Amino acid sequence: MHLLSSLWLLAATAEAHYRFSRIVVNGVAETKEWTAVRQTKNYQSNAGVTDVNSPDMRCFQMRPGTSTATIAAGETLGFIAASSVSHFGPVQFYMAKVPESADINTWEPAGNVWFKAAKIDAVKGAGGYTSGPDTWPAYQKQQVEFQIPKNVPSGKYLVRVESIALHQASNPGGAQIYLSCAQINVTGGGNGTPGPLVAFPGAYKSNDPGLIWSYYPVKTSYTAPGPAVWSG
Ligand SMILES: *[C@@H]1O[C@H](CO)[C@@H](O)[C@H](O)[C@H]1NC(C)=O
Ligand SMILES: [Cu+2]
Repeated sequence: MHLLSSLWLLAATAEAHYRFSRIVVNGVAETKEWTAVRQTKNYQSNAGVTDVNSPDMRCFQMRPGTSTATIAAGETLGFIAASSVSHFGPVQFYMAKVPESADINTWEPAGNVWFKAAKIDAVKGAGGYTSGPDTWPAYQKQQVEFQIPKNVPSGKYLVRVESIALHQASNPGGAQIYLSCAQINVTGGGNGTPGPLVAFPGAYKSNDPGLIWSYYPVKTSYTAPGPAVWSG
């Protein structure tokens, strides 16, 4: 019995990875994977990125994009996790404006081009932080979503979804980052100046407190890594 349950746990752990391969625009889900989402290197393994200094932190990209989804500023953009966000941790959404003259399918988002558009961070309960869904609102969800800021200028963007899995992150390098980039065309935007702008790699260090988790003693504070969310 004991051996069996250990084996089951091992299998469950191995299968617990995921990928973000489809988007949902205003409640309408893409039917096919890797349509507006650039296909990632983990499209078969579902494994996360663990080296925050790797260029894989940008889009974890295996091949260029194939199409661009249109969405209005202020509307809701979702990402579907296949098959779910099965590890606890924060989920964050970054956006990078594609230069007018660039081809969105092949543009490489290097340098300080990313601003944080939204995050689904930890919620501190009466007992502090736990490793369960009471603390992590995105945990075990099949879809995570955010609102395109109303004030972003119209135009082409890459939207980078990132789920930071903390279950093995008791030491630097243990966090697993599940990410992908969607290609979108924002219409009806405003005249804001999104920022601060950061680079991937560069925005995170492996010993960032937000990339480390302690089961015991449990953390008394937690903030997801990276810059503040753009205030719009
Ligand atoms: C984005 O939308 C604008 C306004 O509808 C359109 O003119 C432009 O061609 C679109 N660009 C892409 C890349 O879809
Ligand atoms: Cu996993």
